[in-house]
Amino acid sequence: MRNFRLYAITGEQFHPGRDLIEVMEEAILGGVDIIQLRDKTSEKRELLRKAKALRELTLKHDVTFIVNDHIDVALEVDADGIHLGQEDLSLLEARKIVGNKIIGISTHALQEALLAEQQGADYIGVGPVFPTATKADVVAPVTVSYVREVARTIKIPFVAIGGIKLHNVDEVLQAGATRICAVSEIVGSTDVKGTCEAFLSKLNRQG
Ligand code: TZP
Ligand code: MG
Repeated sequence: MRNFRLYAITGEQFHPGRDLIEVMEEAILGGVDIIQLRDKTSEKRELLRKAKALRELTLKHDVTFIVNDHIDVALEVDADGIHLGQEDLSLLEARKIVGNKIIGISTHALQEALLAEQQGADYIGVGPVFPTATKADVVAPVTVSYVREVARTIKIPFVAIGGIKLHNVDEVLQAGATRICAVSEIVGSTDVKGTCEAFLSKLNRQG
């Protein structure tokens, strides 16, 4: 998969009254490399409508598009990939269905990271690094020590996620992360583009 640094996930609850596509376009203009549609509440039909609109947007800007959880939706709109958690369809099952599309796997411990790598994940999520209210039933924060462990051990791309803000991202970068994912800090910002630019300038400073 293409190199990436800044990964934004949708979170419509953080921008009431603002249109999803408008907010995500601002994030793209701010420099995000990947957009993930994550929506735990919409019915399938509504989800498909959002996925189609985001597919159109990401194609227009040449940005990677990932769908969380819903392989059928990802296939239907020809997304670039899917993202799965530890409780979702297994990576091996998913691979049979999506062929060479990108598969990202959430991990919370080195064992999970190693297994995902061994089974052919294209990238892994590493988190939640810090406490977050964005995800329901989230596991306890893995802290930057897990980021450090993954940076030392894992060869495939990994992206740090969970409670990452402009004010604490330096700590994550110092632990060895070179890719960052954020939800509330980006889409809940009054200046989405500026927030992405600020993340990127920190990421670029780091190397
Ligand atoms: N997976 C692990 S933490 C998380 C997800 C989807 C939510 C991150 O959201 P935020 O607002 O950046 O803490
Ligand atoms: Mg999931």
